[in-house]
Amino acid sequence: MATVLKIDPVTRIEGHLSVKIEIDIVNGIQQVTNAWATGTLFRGFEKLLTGRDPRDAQLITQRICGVCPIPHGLAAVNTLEDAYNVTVPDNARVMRNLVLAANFVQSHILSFYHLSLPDYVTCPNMLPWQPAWKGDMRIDATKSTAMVNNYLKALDINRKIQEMGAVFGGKTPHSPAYIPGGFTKVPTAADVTTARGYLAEIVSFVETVYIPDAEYLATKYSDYYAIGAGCRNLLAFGVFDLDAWGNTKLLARGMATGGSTSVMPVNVGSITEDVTNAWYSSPSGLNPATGETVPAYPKANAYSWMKAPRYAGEACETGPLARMWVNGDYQKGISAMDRNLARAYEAKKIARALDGWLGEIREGQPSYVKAAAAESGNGFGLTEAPRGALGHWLSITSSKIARYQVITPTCWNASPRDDRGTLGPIEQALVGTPVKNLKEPVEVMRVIHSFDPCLSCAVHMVRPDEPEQVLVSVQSRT
Ligand code: NFE
Repeated sequence: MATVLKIDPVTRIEGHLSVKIEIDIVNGIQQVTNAWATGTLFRGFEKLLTGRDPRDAQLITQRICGVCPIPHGLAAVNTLEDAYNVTVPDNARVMRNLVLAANFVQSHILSFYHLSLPDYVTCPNMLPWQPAWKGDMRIDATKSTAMVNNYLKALDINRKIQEMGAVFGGKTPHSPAYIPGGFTKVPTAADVTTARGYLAEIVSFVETVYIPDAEYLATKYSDYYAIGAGCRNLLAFGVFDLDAWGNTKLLARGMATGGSTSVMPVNVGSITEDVTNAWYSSPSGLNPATGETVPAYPKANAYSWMKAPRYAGEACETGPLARMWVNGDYQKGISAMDRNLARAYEAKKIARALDGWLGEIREGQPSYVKAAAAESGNGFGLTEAPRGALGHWLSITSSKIARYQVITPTCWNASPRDDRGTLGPIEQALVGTPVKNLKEPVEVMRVIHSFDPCLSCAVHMVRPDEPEQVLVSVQSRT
């Protein structure tokens, strides 16, 4: 008989995720046979934006999350610039890239060292690492100590990356500098020198510490190349514009289905959000341009505050692996370990690009063009956050926000079943995951953490307890 196991909360992620899994013995191996991912908070940001001045959107949507505010600021100004029909000066494009790149690199370092590493390495017998699960740790004491030292070093490096981003962004994590029409910062040669002062150490850390640690982990846990594949549909909206119109990007826009290396263009009209299994009463299957967010709790068969975004009806994984795959930078495989490695290699690619963008800053040139606010209109902005594809959609009526919809990366990755019953990407990735010890299902945590989920981005309001037929309930540690 299958054992039902609930991990609630899943720790070492941002926000509140609960995962229920069924575990059974298949072909002699104890493994996950079914999974349900639950976002336990309601995100009301779409509701509270309605009726406000559209130019508030970049400041308000950045408060969706403290880990990836910059992408929300960028998506919001891109959305407004689409509605206002504005193209920004080159200095603005470059500074937007610089601050966003800083956000990506620190987030990837955070994901590896602070959120994932304790799944693989025995950490010191003290707070904040204990209590922790002890099983299946394959790295010897000397190497474990070295990696934990790098965990600490990563905290210092991440502070420096945030400071580098603040040179142009004004402050981090939430930057007020992204405005429709450009960027508030007027850059100087001294700013470029200051940022370069940070950059050498950051690039060195990524190349000589983070990448070797990620690769070492992959050699010790190579079985995870065969665990956690998921839906194998990879979606990227693309990011880091290399020209004024965003026609070329450091990481391209595209979609690859079924693990294929051939990449297709993205059609925004093919994006829908199903809500049959989510706590919403709004119609299911709407495109976000006409999307609605009407909470309905309780609701029969629903189990998450996350909607189920789908592309042409298909569940899609987003994130570093999807971006690197679509861009042709990493196409080795799709699995929990491939996700970890693609994230590390992407951090290196982005960190290296920073120096070029610093060289493109033009002192004395404008960073802003006046964007005439439209009384009515529609717009959308597609970009990437560290965790994957991010989209904002806006309708303006009488100079106010009439409709605002946000689809975050984690909403794609941690979505519940859709109207056809297809599991979300994390749910699919969990099915087939071997579990040795029902009391310490660390294998499940490794698969979940490979997606680096952020439920703060995906959903926001506490769910009252519900009765469950749960035979084993586990609180994941640290
Ligand atoms: Ni709260 Fe976020 C990123 C966005 S994840 S971290 O990256 O958007 O859904």
